[in-house]
Amino acid sequence: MQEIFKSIKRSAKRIHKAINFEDFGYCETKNCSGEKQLKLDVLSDNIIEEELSKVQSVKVLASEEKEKPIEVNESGKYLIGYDPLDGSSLVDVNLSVGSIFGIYENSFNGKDLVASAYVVYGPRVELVIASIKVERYVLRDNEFMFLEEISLNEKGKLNAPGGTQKEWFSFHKELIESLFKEGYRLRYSGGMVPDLHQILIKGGGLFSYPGAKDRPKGKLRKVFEVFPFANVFEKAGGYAIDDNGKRLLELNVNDMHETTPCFFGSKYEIDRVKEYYKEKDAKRA
Ligand code: P6P
Repeated sequence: MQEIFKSIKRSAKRIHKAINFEDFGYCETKNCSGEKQLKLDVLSDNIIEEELSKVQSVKVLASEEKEKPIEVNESGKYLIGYDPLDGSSLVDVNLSVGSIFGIYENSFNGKDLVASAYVVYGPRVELVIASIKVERYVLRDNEFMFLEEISLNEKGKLNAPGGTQKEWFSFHKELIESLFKEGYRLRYSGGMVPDLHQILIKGGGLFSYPGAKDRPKGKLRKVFEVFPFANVFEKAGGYAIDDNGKRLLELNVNDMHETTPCFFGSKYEIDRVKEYYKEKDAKRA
């Protein structure tokens, strides 16, 4: 597994350079979620594929930017699902973006995720690895230096509500408003990686990307985004559930690009989600 983390570090350094020195334009192509691809999306994907393919223990690579997984080493053990540059459209307004990695054995189902990592490209480049614990690193003099272990408090102060508010179901709107009435601060940039990183570093809160009238299954992808962060939050002492109150890491996947409503947070906030989502189907009717 250490060779995989070294490969992720090499990829992060190269992508950081690409963000700062490459063209910001769009390609002619779209990814299989129908989203226009930035040249940076494709370049970041190529960098990660090149670096991870060199690791003998990696058997399969599945990228959010590609329709199907590719086998890179027949004798490998691990399957890696990754989002090479999440929130890439934020680059041209100079906001933070990130890369997300899920490391799986046997399948891409949540229960088979064995470790995860993400990189934040912001004022500093930071790497978080969730294997046994959750470890935070910062890029200094071209090396990732260990900073601290990350752990969440029982209750936080930040509220990161995703999605289109006019499409929210009433019970979700009531949940979000109840936290603001308690004094939670709005912290939402539209980039999943920096938004979740902020909650992790500040000790807690709630990040939600719900199912809504326009997107009943939400927007965030299980394999490339949701399962990796669910692992980070649980290893940091937090919780990660879907709109049925089920652990996200207990969900299976049928299609590589399928999405799920998702809630990440400290115990207090996730208990609030379960409270407001109780009998949601009856409330939706
Ligand atoms: P919305 C970025 O496009 C992304 O996939 C995540 O990084 C982010 O959390 C979400 O979409 C933002 O979506 O609908 O709130 O703009």
